Amino acid sequence: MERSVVLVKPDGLQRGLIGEILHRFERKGLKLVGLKMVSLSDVLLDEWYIHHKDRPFFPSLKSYMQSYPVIAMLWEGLEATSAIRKMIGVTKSRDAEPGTIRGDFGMSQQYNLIHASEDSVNADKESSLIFKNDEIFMWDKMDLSSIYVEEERNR
Ligand code: 3AN
Repeated sequence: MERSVVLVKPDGLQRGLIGEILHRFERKGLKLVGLKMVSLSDVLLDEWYIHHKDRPFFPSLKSYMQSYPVIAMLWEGLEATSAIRKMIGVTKSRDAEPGTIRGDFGMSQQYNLIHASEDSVNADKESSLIFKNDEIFMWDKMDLSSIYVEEERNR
């Protein structure tokens, strides 16, 4: 199974969308293994968005991400990173497909409500930047046998 980090960004917090977003991933069949509210530091954001550090919107992106706390979630599932990326929709919310989180609730490119890890390598990096080991929980999700066939469950 794979893990993916999701952040409900400051605009998602302000707009009261934490429950809606969490509910979507729960209903999908993903397993929540970490959850916390956190204020993102300068050092963390420089590392998190290192691929954007030379882009003109970087200072504005950082101040937006620090304007209010974020809700960090760690979700587990088979091919979880790609499944979650599909559920959030494309970066520019007004172009995002209806049915996706950005497509259903957003209009902006920057204020796009949610972050999700791009792939499993990125997810491992992001997970270690946000969660301490004792903030990640291994628990038995009793309905996994209804969500996956046995062969999928063991991957
Ligand atoms: P995504 O979050 O869809 O993976 P990235 O990684 O390209 O998108 O961008 C990270 C964040 O930077 C976005 N979620 C958005 O808030 C912001 N962003 C991306 N592109 C722009 C842009 N052209 N102008 C302003 N903000 C942007």
